[in-house]
Amino acid sequence: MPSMNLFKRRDKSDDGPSDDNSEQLARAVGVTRRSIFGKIGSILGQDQVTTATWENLEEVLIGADVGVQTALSLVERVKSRSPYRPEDVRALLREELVEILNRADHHYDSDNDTLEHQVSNDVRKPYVILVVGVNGTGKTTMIGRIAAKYMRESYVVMAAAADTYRAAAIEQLETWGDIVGFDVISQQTGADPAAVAFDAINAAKARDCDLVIIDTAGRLQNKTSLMDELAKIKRVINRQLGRDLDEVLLVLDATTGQNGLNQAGIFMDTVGVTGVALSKLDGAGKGGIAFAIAEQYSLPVKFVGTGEKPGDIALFDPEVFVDALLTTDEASD
Ligand SMILES: Nc1nc2c(ncn2[C@@H]2O[C@H](COP(=O)(O)OP(=O)(O)OP(=O)(O)O)[C@@H](O)[C@H]2O)c(=O)[nH]1
Ligand SMILES: [Mg+2]
Repeated sequence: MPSMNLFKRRDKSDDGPSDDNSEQLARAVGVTRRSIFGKIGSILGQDQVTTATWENLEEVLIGADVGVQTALSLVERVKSRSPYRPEDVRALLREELVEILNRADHHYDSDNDTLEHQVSNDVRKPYVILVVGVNGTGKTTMIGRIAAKYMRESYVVMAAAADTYRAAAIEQLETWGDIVGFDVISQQTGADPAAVAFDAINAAKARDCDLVIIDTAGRLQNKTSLMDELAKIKRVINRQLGRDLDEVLLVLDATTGQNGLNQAGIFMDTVGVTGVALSKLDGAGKGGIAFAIAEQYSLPVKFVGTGEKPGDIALFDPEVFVDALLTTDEASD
């Protein structure tokens, strides 16, 4: 098994994320930077720090979907450190933004929690990710891309089509499986999703699989039945594993901004979300949502979706993300 650090940011002492990953992440936040965060450049391009500097910063951050409360307290923290020059404001802003993202990354505070460690030491094999989220946010596409990423790194990956609500949902995952080359465990439309998940865990154990990713429905007759169903799927998986599954990944569509965020609370209460995958960041002017997720829900962003192709995925890295946002366009494009 190659040596790498998957579900946790690399420590500062490490080499940092791979250049490819950093580039992809930086490219993905380009839309956000050009539309909103880039204005920070002109605000801090002034000679002096004035009252207007703080007001304009607040406005830009709120406009980028960082969230009103988060934006105000963030600017207040920077201000309280009495930066003298605009460059000092930028440096402090960077520090505070990275800090917000790092603080949320507490679910995996031990290296022993990473997929790499768990799988290579046979502690938690298969590593199981349950993917949840409102319909259309990008769950199935995210699964295809996560699978592609880990298969490139020589992991044995399998997926389960536990969105049995629509025939097209099963076919969509199977198509990803065909293209990328991973097995998909499925049953017919209308089957009990928990039964599909049950089959998948058993198949993964039998085939010595490293990573199992479970797709789920985003919409049922009503929200209560969806949440009940997700809770049941999780219970069945945990019972079959004889332990808690490893990750409940909430897929949020970055283009929906703060609205999408309201969904997080419901999923957290029902299925105990452990991390977020931010999809459609390539088309979002509002990547500031990552800070709102971290500050309001204390949830780390794990992956970002940067397009619809198998390679369009990046591991999230707070420093790379913040630096990409604060880069002025003249310097990067
Ligand atoms: N540009 C872009 N499009 C994306 C991204 N992720 C998903 N999409 C598109 O968004 C649409 C919905 O994606 P799905 O993966 O089907 O979403 P889902 O959450 O599985 O939807 P349901 O199964 O209906 O709940 C598709 O057309 C995807 O191609 C992304 O990162 N960037
Ligand atoms: Mg789907």
